[in-house]
Amino acid sequence: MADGGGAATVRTTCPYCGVGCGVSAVAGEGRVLAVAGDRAHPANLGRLCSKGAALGATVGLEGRLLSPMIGDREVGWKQATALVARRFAETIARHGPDSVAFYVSGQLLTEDYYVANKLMKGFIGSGNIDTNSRLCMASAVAAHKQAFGADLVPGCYDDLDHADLVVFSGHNAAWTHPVLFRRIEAARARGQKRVVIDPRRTDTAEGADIHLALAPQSDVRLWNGLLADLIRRGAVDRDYIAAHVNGFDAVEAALAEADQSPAAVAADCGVALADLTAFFDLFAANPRTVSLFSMGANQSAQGVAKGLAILNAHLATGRIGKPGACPFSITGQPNAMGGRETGGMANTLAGHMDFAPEDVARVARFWGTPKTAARPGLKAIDMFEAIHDGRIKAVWIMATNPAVSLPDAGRVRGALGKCPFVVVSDCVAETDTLKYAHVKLPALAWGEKSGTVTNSERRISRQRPLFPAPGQARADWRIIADVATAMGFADGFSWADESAVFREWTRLTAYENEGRLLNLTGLMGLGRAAYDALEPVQWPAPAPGVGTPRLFDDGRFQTPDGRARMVPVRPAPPGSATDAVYPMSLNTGRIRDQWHTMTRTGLAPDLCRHAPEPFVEIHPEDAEPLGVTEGALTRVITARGEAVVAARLTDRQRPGSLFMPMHWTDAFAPSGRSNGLIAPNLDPVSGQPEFKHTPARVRAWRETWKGFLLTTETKTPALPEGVIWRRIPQAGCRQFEIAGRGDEIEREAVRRLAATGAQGQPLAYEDVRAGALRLAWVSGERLTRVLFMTTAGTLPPRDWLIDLFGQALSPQARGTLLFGRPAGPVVDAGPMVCACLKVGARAIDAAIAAGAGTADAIGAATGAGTNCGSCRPELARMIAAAAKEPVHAV
Ligand SMILES: Nc1nc2c(c(=O)[nH]1)N[C@H]1C(S)=C(S)[C@@H](COP(=O)(O)OP(=O)(O)OC[C@H]3O[C@@H](n4cnc5c(=O)[nH]c(N)nc54)[C@H](O)[C@@H]3O)O[C@H]1N2
Ligand SMILES: Nc1nc2c(c(=O)[nH]1)N[C@H]1C(S)=C(S)[C@@H](COP(=O)(O)OP(=O)(O)OC[C@H]3O[C@@H](n4cnc5c(=O)[nH]c(N)nc54)[C@H](O)[C@@H]3O)O[C@H]1N2
Ligand code: SF4
Ligand SMILES: [Mo]
Repeated sequence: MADGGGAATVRTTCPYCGVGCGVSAVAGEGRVLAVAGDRAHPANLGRLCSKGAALGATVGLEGRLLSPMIGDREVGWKQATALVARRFAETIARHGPDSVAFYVSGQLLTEDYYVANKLMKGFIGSGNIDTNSRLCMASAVAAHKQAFGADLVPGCYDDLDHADLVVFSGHNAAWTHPVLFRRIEAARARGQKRVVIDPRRTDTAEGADIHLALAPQSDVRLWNGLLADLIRRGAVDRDYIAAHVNGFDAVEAALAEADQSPAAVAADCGVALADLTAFFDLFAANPRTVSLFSMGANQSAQGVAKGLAILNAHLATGRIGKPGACPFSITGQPNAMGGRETGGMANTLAGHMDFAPEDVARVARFWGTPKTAARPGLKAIDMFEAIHDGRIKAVWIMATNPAVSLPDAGRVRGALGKCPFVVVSDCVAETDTLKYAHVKLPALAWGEKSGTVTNSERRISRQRPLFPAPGQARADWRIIADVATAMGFADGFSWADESAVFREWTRLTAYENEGRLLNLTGLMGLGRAAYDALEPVQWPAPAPGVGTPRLFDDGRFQTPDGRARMVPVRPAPPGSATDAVYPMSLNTGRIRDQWHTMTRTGLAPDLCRHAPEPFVEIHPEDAEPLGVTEGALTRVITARGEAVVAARLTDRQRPGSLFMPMHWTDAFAPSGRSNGLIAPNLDPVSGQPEFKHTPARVRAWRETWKGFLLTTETKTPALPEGVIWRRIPQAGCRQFEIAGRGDEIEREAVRRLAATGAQGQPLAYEDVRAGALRLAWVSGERLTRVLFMTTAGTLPPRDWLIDLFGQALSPQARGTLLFGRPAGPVVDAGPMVCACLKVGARAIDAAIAAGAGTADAIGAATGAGTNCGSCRPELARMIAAAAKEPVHAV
């Protein structure tokens, strides 16, 4: 609320995950931003996770792209828009509409998505617009369409409160949807049961009633086994099936093709028989079951089958459309849903209309364009293949970083490098993808842009602006509309503002709508003021102020006969098999405090301290025979490429399996990128890549020296070829962890490079015999650079040195700089466990040693876990570990 001189509170929506939390934000001078959870928002009721809570640290203008650029030249919008329009128009004129493409993202707003799709499918006349949701939701979308007749998410978050059993399938909610997970934890306190199906013992699995650490990609076998067991027990709902479901008999017959005994299923899935039957018992006993499924299901060569197997179990038991009972495909990005609604995917048109001739005709009528694409375009992976072989000659990438996030990223880079015309709209100035752009277009970022997003439970919320547009940055929808106008399509693209785009979009959902559940009639008449004041609402929104929490409560689906469809699915091997050369299965995914390619979370040092550098998780039994040790740099090798990352030995990993985070890029750790390694094996129906399984092997990297460089320079140093580096953001300096396999010539080159541009002579300490070199540059009272290298020993903790960058150096600190430790006791906080309250592992270990035996007790002693709670599973894990192996306080 605005009050005498105070800044106004603006209610907006978090730009990260699909939970879609409401944020109360107060912006101050100089882009200072205070955020808190919006208590009135139904998705989070006031909570935020570590990423949401750190939003204030990510809205600075450092590193932003603030003017359009052609090559390396800053230009005005007129010139940039004209060039993009001309090159697209020329390419289309010469090679046809299918020679161009848009690759867009679930991080666009619904209005942006609508406009991009309208331009490509309606006015350019090609289906070639696809989205990074292809990498994320495509398998769930295809499963929904087959089972329900349209891409419809039946349930809502309330169902998680009502459920007696929650099953997580390939979903590490504790880290990826933390606020929702906290809500589930509250329900658990009253006795809700939890089953986690994930090859890794994640923080979500920690403390679950049952964790099924299944063999990679064996989900279909497991869910089929469950359904067969339910049938055997007579636990299916015959009345519900008779009234509302087709296909049960065909599914039952397909199940009979294999041995469905629990023992056979358990053996094939690599889980203990007792655990499997305990899961079957729980499922049979709890009609109020929610089955969440996420990337462990979708990102698979059988992603659609995995989804269908889950939907089958729910349809056969009638566990859908009832409070506390539904299959629940949870969305990743803030507006993955908005993209699915507006037709961001190459195989849908808009408003849940596909390419059936009557749909094409209807959309064409609505848009008033005879050119509307009549057939689907290329899906993401095929699109980049077409760029590679020259069929697509101009591509416009918006709000996504495919040079990092697509599988077989080396080939993607090759394709972009060859493409005659690449346009990239982004908010930041440097990403791995922008390196390939002929034209860079500056987009408004979160906090500046204005529009709507839809979260996992179909809830539409407003993102509202907090700051004026910086530099020349513009809204994505406006950038697209201007290009459309310059291409000669002014009539279809001349909205006054984003509320006008929204009105047109809502009208399309209502247009000749005979039975499409995606219907926003109730939002059609919103004027600007009402749009600005829009409260979160779940579609279908049939009338003003009316939303719909739950679908299918009447047992009617969006199929021609109104009945749901069960579809037989059979287990299949993964896209590529492991063999003697690549005997392990490489799985990839997310960590708690980073968002995707780190263009935003990488700006917040506190978010980089839980897992500061890229790593590979490996079971000790696999590591030991290979000489791979905890923390040591390790090669991860597949048929596609190689990465070098730190090894983390943990029994939370299945033997034979590896896990690497997806987040690191050329900007933070070129050798730590996972997607250079990933085979582009796709689900044949959804086209979604199998990010969760690529045959791999690991080997020790065996560096001859290692070190770290701390510097106030903001440019990344050009280290000698072959030197492995990882940048770790810090408040007062940049931290580079470095290592090499060369001899003294390489080390000398690094030393020279560290000195380049530094002022004055460094303080120096060298012990040639011990292979130690320590240099520190001081300018006036300020530390400007530090280089430590060693060929033998270990390196000292960096935290106290890093802290020195932020303060005037005392003579005492100056004197002890090169000892590798401060004069007083060593303060090494350890990895940051609680990112909100900034509590490190050491303090938590100390609290446990002093008697704290619960997460609450640790919270009382240290504050850890008392804000967003994302670290509470880790606290529980640390207590359990300490009980096994007593830790002594330092
Ligand atoms: N912190 C954070 N949160 C995020 C994001 C982020 O970047 N950072 N991104 C958001 C986005 S876009 C998305 S899509 C979501 C994703 O959210 P999640 O799906 O929860 O995230 P992932 O870590 O990709 O994968 C989930 C789990 O699938 C498991 N898995 C691997 N193979 C299999 C298998 O064969 N079967 C089964 N059952 N499980 C398997 C992995 O071990 C992993 O623990 O997160 C969203 N939230
Ligand atoms: N190995 C592996 N790879 C994966 C996955 C995995 O599990 N394993 N998961 C996949 C999944 S589920 C996803 S969703 C993708 C995500 O992958 P990406 O979409 O490539 O990841 P982001 O880092 O979110 O990229 C968003 C880009 O858009 C910019 N941006 C942010 N907001 C805006 C905006 O409003 N306008 C514009 N124009 N730009 C903006 C950001 O600066 C950033 O450069 O990664 C996929 N890749
Ligand atoms: S759970 Fe965290 S990242 Fe997801 S929307 Fe909420 S605050 Fe944002
Ligand atoms: Mo995603």
